Amino acid sequence: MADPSERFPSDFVWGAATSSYQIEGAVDADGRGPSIWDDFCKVPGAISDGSDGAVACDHYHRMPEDVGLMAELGLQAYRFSVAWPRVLPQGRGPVNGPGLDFYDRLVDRLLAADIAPWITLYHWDLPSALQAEGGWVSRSTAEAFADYARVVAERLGDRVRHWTTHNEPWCASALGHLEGVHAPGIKSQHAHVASGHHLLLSHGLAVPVIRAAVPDARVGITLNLVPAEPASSSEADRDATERFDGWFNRWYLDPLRGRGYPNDMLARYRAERYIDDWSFIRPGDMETIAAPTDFLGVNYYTRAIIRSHTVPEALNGAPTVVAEGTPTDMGWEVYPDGLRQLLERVHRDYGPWPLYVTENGAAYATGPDADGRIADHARTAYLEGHIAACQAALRAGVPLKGYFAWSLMDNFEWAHGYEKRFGLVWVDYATQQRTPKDSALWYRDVIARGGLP
Ligand code: IFM
Repeated sequence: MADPSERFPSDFVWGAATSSYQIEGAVDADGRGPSIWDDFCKVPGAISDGSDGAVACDHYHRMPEDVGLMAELGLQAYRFSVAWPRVLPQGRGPVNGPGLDFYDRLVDRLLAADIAPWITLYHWDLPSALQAEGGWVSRSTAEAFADYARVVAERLGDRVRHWTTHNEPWCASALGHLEGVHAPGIKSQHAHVASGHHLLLSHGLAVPVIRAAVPDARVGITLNLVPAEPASSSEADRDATERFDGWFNRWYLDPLRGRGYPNDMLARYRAERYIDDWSFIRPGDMETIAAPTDFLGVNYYTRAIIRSHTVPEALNGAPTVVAEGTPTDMGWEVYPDGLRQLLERVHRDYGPWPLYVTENGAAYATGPDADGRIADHARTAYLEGHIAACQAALRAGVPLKGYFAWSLMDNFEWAHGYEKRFGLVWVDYATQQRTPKDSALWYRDVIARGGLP
């Protein structure tokens, strides 16, 4: 294990992340069109507390104050997403000037505060108009995404260097199109595989478009990756673990690195007749998806311990994931060494590829005490363990270039509504008052020192 007092490289980037639908609110402001998340939130029972992102943290109106908070914490970079339906209310066609202006102002504010803007183009808020045409199951959405990328890159590329096409395509594909627990709420094996393909294809189409608009761009994609291990040494558990890894991790990593979809997974899907029609994969697609990138963003929260599936009716025959250890409020095990293992594995199997941890954090409900202080020690311990894991990965030779905490502030946690709080900063949703938690103050000190205390 690394010596915790050791410093990180001097050019290591320390940041925090958010996403548009989770914090902006203002869903009807200034010509924004509806997104699939506005629609999904209206489905009875879709969101556990019945809420939606209509107001969220009202960041759209409080952006200057929020950038001020970032500056107080000493953030060097801020990873945020652009809401596609703010920029192109119909998904394609006429640009909504005021929507794009918001991000222009945000970028200028960040730069004035010496905070590097890191843009993610898609963090799940697809324009509803595109969903009406089939959404990610349809190839035309991938083509529309490349046009949208061009519009944003041409406007902001003179000031923004770091561009991420997608955040966590596994979630958009599997949670949104197979399990139906995220927008657009589809439960279909065909939609699962087709949407995943078109998400990756859209990434590959957008990379050269961004490079053309932004000559010094650093372009990448962010994946949520989960290191998996078998619950026992039985052949069934080891096989289920291989399948989980193929389903969750390799299905995205392999094609991005020019290896196509993993053969073992294709063989499994074909043997199971998981889907019958593969014609959405067209000649040349895999080359497009493999467009060279400058970095990979890794989002890490927990590991999976896999037991071969015992629930026959489980969707996709997905293996049962057995939780061990102390969970966060999401029920996710706290397992910092999984981050080290994951970074080393990605480097070993897919490198050379500069890596950034683009999300890492924990949901804990800890709120203000009688004095208004938020003593969220569990979150601090979580962050400390994971930053130490980054340090250990660096010592092992992993080209890790930065770390972004998830999330800057409490926000709309998708199907969990506002019940799960991931923020470094507490948000009182009734008053919209922001209060840095103890973990935020601790993280401020880490950034100032360039490493752990
Ligand atoms: O809040 C989400 C985020 O939008 C994507 N990554 C995981 C986070 C926690 O669930």
